[in-house]
Amino acid sequence: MIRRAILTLALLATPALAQDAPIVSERATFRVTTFATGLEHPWGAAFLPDGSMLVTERPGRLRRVTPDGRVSAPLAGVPPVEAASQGGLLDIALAPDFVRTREVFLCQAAAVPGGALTRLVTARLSPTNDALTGLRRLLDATPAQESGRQHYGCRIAFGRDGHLYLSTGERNERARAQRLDDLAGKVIRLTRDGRMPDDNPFVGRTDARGEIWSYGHRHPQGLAVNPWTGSLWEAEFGPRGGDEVNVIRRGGNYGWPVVSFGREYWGPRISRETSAPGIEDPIHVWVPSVSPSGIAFYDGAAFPGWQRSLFVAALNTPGLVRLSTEGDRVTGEERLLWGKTRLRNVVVGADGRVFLLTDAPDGAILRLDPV
Ligand SMILES: [Ca+2]
Repeated sequence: MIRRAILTLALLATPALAQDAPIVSERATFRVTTFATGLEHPWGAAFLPDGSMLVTERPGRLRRVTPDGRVSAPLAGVPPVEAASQGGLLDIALAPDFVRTREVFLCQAAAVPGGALTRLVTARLSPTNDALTGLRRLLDATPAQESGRQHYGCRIAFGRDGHLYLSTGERNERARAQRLDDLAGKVIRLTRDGRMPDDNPFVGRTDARGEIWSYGHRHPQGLAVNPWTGSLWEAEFGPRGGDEVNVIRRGGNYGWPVVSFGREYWGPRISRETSAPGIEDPIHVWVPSVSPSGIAFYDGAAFPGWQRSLFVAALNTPGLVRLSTEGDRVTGEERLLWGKTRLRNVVVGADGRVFLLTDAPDGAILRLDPV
């Protein structure tokens, strides 16, 4: 009885995260360490070859975090952003040949005449790692929208084909996701210098934008290439229920808002159908929602039991989802750190440790270490 009381007290006294006690899960035992603090709504992260990490803060800053968790002053040369509601400085990715070119890619919300839109830019990281230089705009996901500052999407991934894939949200205007003359609610495919590849599905059509790779997306904030199949996987927020994981195929229509598992926030189903001819079904659905943001495949060495998993940072109910995969299928789901803190993104370090970006005004980066 006394032991139980002490245990209860210990649990009550434990902070929500960064526990000393190991967490025993289905395939791994790990410890949560607070790696870095003092970040305002961290959103995107990319590891540099020296093991430090570039991290965006949504209000419009880019910082570097050293391997021992020290957070730099904001880097110079970052573009101005539309930092309102869900917008701001969002994702970051390194060029596949960063070691040679020092080239980085950023996705952001931008204010333009007529409203706001999702924008892709590129720049070079200075040799001293404290500035971006040669900033260039690669794409504006037009048309701009006057109303609302939501659903920008804004995740970047490089495919095995060397091309850049960018997810864009439908800006909370559902019909935009199905329009082929509109870059909102899409997965876009570009060459790394911002041109549309000749083999994109709608190139040459006068009624469609050639940058589009797939369409019918609501609010995709997860994008990653499956290292075992080479396929592009995407995660998107549904409305109330109906969050999805999709395998993105060339020219595919992913359904929003024609078919959905989700509901209006006031109750009724958005669509009577959850599947329809000509529309790609999700490979995984959450009802109720978990609000999936960043995703990362796990192929690291630190946690052998997590090989072939897809991690999903969940904002609400907050936590970390681990999906087991086989080929391009999901075969299981486990929830870790559930109900603890809103997670915006998950990235895997070179040594296989897992890093989580918390979504908060005083946000942090947590690290999962094997025990
Ligand atoms: Ca869908």
